Amino acid sequence: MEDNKVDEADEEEYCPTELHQYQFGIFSMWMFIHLLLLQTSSCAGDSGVVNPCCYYPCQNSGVCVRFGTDGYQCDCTRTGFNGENCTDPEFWTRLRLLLKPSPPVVHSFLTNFHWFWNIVNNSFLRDIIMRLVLTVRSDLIPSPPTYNTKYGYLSWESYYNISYYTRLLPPVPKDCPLPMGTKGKSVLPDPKLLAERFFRRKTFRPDPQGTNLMFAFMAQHFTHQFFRTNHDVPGGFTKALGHGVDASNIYGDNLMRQLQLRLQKDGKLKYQLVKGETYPPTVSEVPVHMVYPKDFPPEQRLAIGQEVFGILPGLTMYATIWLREHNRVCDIMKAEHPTWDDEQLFQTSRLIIIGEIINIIIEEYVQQLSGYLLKMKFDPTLLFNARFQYSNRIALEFCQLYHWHPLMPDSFMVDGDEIPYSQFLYNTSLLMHYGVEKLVDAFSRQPAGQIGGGLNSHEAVLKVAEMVVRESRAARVRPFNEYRKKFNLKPYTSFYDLTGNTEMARDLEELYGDIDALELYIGVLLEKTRADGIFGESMVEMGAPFSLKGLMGNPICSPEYWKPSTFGGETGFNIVKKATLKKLVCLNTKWCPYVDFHVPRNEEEAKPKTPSTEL
Ligand code: ISF
Repeated sequence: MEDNKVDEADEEEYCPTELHQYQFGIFSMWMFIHLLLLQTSSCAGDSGVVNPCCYYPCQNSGVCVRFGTDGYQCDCTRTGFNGENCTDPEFWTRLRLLLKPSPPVVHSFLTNFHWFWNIVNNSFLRDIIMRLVLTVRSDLIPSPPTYNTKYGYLSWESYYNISYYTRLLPPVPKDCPLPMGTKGKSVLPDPKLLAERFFRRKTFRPDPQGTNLMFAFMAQHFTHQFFRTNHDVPGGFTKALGHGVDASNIYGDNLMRQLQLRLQKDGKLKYQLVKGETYPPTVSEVPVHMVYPKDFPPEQRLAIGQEVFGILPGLTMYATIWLREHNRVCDIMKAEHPTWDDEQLFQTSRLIIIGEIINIIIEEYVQQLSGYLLKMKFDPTLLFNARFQYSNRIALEFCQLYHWHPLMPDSFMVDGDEIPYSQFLYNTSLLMHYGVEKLVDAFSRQPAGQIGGGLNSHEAVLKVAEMVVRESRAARVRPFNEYRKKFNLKPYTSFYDLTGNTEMARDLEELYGDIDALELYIGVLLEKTRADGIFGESMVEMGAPFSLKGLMGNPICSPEYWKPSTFGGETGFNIVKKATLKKLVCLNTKWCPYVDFHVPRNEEEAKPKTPSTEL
């Protein structure tokens, strides 16, 4: 405990703009004391010497390399900092840090001053600011990718083997004396206890930004194309080798599955007709592997690109919408290109679908999530004169952060019926019973839960939080505060500083012992939320770079691909450029329901829609 006090005193003075003053003297003394204390500890490596990189001595993205047994060097190359621990800023770095506004200032600017954003959104300034958002965020993501769960140093294997998720920070070295490095307790808190104490919902807290279930299911449907952790083997492996927006959740993630799902005619996907409407086929007709409960009859198992999407009607609903959209696009392509074979129609339509996904995610989904008054713009040409790599590798940390289960409500309200989880999960007949229109309408009206702030996870999803924590330990994910620093955020100095809640802070302190030993996922979810925000600062500052890099790093956004011919001509190109959530739904349904990522904002929107409502 004595040591912890010393640590906290150190860190209290820590501030990004004062990095250069990061008391190197005190820091080395602190390291020395710790080395003395820990060298005698039984946890230290075989040699009895603690790996100095376990102290995370290198600041500002400097790379720690161990030399000899107890030595280390920080490689500060191109960090903009110098000195033993990369703490002395170069002149331009100092100036940049001095001028750079802090995230809360930027956020408050982006969410206030309507008059200002009205001007920006209707002028050339929109492009300039959008380009700035994209480049500033993407610059935080190393490209080509660097580490993975096996390799905490650069290696050809970690670059080349795409079966791994990449990592922004290397794992906690295996020979560290404590699970999180050199701070905190020797045993991390029980994941079940963490879930019960900090995540279990007391009463449903709706997201103050007005996010709805249409958004929540889009989040799940969208992310499950690139988050497919391979649980058969430990080590941070993924089954999603596309590493981004490849629409594998629609088309399957391997050629065998894709060919099964395809009609092999006119580029289309197989489907079944129920009451004259198109739905995904069943596994009786399309024998692909789908995850369903044992004894679930084959004629009720829907066959979808992503094998887990049978679990929720919200996901089968999106699968149906995208299936109809793909086939609709195929018809348009075929009409313009009657000579094209099935293959070309399929491949071109797939690129159009990928373009539509990216457009809707940036212009509507990210818009809703960010709460910004800047009108998001999907325009790949914004980056054509910028330094930007068109490639992407999904990171394990991104996967950790993107577990947004607090979005899930207590039960589902559809067409006046209240459906509990027990009747919702794996219920494929709900979709055909209500039809896409009524489900979209219902999900667009029902509020989703606030993601951040804790105590908002429904019992049905509580196990997920537990699993995320177990996975992060198996993968030796570094402490939350190390990620704060990596994303240019000030590390938190106490649990109260993080949560703004005395009771939660006390419990966390008791369980972790040291704020610098707090785990990434727990920190990001329990961080105090922004005023009327869906989550805290860290989720956006850490997640947005991965997200935007993944969206814009897609090959279709590159100068070589971003042209009409790629999408079968101007018609296809325009489908991509003008895609909206509303069109996606309403061009594929009999009547147009209320459709948005936000619950109704006014009485007009709140009015019930009927089958007669026109587009
Ligand atoms: S995904 C995500 C944020 C956190 C996760 I996990 C986004 O998709 C996101 C992307 C961009 C922005 C907000 C959220 C905005 C534009 C920003 O960059 O600040």
